[in-house]
Amino acid sequence: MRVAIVVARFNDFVTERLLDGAHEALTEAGIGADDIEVLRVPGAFEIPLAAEMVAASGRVSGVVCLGCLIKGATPHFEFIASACAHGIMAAQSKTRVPMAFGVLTTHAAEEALERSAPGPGNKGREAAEAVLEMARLLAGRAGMPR
Ligand code: DLZ
Repeated sequence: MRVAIVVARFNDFVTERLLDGAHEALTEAGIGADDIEVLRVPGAFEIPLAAEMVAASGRVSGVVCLGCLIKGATPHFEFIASACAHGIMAAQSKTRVPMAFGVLTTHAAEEALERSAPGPGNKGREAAEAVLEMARLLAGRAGMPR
């Protein structure tokens, strides 16, 4: 299985920790480094387009989307969060490649750090696990890759 991770650079003190968590989950599932494609984008707003394009390429069975929006520091928090969530849902519906919403939407940096801490509660890890589960569920079904 080959999986893409689309990760936003904005708030990278959090998103790099989400990326580590996602990498760990994929590695534990037996996916080698050569089968993990990482795409870095500027911010959460740009995640859906990159996710859609890599999914449409046919190269991957799933896309893990990672980002971090912090309400206190982002005046147009609701707009970006909504565009990102709806964009990812539209991208997975259009491409029929499963995608996970590993985008933190928190009130403060402390909360984001808590949710990206190493370990089982890391939201990047949880997003990767969700993608793996969906990719396995859909594999071999009508219209699905592999
Ligand atoms: C502009 C912006 C702001 C203020 N806050 C965030 C954020 O908290 N998290 C995030 O991922 N991105 C943020 N961005 C950047 C936007 O997502 C986007 O990259 C820019 O508006 C350029 O389109």
